Amino acid sequence: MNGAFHLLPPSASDAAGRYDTLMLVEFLVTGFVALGVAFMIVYFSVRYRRDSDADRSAAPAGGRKLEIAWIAIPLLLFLCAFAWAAYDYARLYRDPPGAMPVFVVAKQWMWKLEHANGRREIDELHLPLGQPVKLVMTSQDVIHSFYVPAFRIKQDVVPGRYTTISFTPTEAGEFHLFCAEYCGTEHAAMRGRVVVMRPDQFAAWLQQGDAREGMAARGFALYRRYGCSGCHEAQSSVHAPDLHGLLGRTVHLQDGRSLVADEAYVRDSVLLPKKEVVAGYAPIMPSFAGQIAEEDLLAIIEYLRSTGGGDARAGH
Ligand SMILES: [Cu+2]
Repeated sequence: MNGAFHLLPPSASDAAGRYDTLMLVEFLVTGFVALGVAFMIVYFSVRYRRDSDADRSAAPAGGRKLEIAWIAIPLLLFLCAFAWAAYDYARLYRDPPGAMPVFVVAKQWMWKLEHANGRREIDELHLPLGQPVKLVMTSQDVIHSFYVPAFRIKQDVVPGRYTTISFTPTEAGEFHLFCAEYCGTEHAAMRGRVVVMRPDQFAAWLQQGDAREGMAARGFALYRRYGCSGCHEAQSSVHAPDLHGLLGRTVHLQDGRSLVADEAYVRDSVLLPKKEVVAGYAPIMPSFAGQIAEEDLLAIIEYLRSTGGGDARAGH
């Protein structure tokens, strides 16, 4: 930030640190090999040029061990790089314990963000330093791509489903937010900024702005307004699964599969209720496709999260 030449954008998340290390190691290994090959080409070109007095009398006719070595060693190196990269990649999609969810709805041409307490922002994302964050993202229209170079994260944001990505900001400051889906006229204009603040500053920021009810409270109101409570409450006469503490719970399905309920499962159950029918229940749930806004669905999920369960966090 001091005007000096930087090869890389600032490294401001745990993911950035991991990727930079991996990239540096790959660069050094491939650079070492490339330099070695270049050196040998020059050396042999000079040593065995025409008219040189190099001894050509006992040219080697084979070299099984050498051949095995130049196949096995690079294979091993590439497999190591693959395993390392796959491990780092998988960490982006595993929620760290206590991760703070932030909800992202992309549309042509802006980012709409909402925090669990109901504070909303547009094209800006405020985050606390050192706190693991999980972004739950979807799109109202076309595919977008949430891209923060300083965090080394880039994740497609897809209509009709949730994508998530987890990371921890490790540096305070302001960082660029881009849409990296350059297939339409204005994606490149979906620029914003991520502001990483000290936790106490963030807590104060979170309380500012329009006084709004929290997402869970709004979700509860929607849960009643859309009639979910009519069937899913314990005292209901309709036989429907109890949703308390659903997130993080293992659900057994009619077709014998079982899954751990996450945001995507809740979303699909509301919009595509025939897709995953819970064992022991009739497929009588109506689809709410086209009737419920993305933000409202996210609020209902936050309400369900607030009722407890494996994925619940203190404070909601
Ligand atoms: Cu976009």
